[in-house]
Order: sequence, then structure tokens, then C-alpha cells
Amino acid sequence: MIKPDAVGQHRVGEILSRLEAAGFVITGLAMRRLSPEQAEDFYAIHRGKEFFPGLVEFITSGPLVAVRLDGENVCRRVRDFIGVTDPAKAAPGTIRADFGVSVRSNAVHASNPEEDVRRELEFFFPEPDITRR
Ligand code: 3AN
Repeated sequence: MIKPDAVGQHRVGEILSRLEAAGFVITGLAMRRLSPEQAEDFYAIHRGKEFFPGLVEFITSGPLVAVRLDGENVCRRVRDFIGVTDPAKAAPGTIRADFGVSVRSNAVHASNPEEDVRRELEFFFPEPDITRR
């Protein structure tokens, strides 16, 4: 997911281009603006944490771009590719190191394979994968 900070800085094309250059295959794309209720639902796993209200405010502050990717071991690979949560600690050359500015405004999100990949995919892409027809 390309977050509102990166969308607002016109980084969508560059981030998608880096993903494709790295071999990830885009099988779904959707620009959305989440309502507070949708954001709370999407980030339900973080409900009750002290950063939750700020997270919801940030993610609803502008449009985001949801990206479905295909590829072997894609969840783990894409998380390595984007870097760790804090852009200041992310490895050089990762998306968060290059486009993130803070733990909150960290440019992108990638589903955590230990958490709810399928739920997050269905949240943004309830329809069948048209690239498979
Ligand atoms: P990641 O997206 O790296 O898996 P999570 O799942 O721990 O990180 O957190 C979800 C999102 O919540 C992060 N991408 C970040 O934007 C925000 N977040 C996490 N921890 C904090 C924090 N301590 N302060 C502010 N925002 C946070």
C-alpha cells in the first residue's frame, strides 16, 4: 500500500516502477480514500495502541494506492524490499529509507505474513484477479 504521504509527494509511479524492476508482478491496483471507520477496520490489529488514533488520522488524510503483487515468497520479499517501519533505520535503497520521513509517515505498508495477508488483500481487492483470466 502506497500511503497518503507518498501519494501526496507524487511518488506513486516511482514506487511502482521500482517494484516492477525488482521482479514483482502487479496484479491489482486501486486508489482509495479510506473513511475513519474503514481505517479502523483495516488497522484493527493495532486498536488500543497509543499510536492508533494518529495512524487512523494519517491514513485517512488523503488518497492511498493499494497494490496487489504476485511472485514467489512475495510477502516476505516485499517487506525486505520496503525496509523496516522506521525510515531512519531502514536499509539504504529501500522504499522507506528513500521516501519515508517518520515512523508514521513511512511511505508504504506491506502485509505481514504472520498476520492477515488474505484479509488485507480482500479489503482492497474483493473482486477476482483479472490477470488470471
Ligand atoms: P509495519 O507496517 O512495518 O509492519 P506495524 O504493522 O507494526 O508496522 O505498524 C503499522 C503502522 O503503524 C506502521 N506502518 C506505522 O506507520 C504505524 N506505527 C507503528 N508503530 C508506530 C509508532 N510507534 N508510532 C507511530 N506510528 C506507528
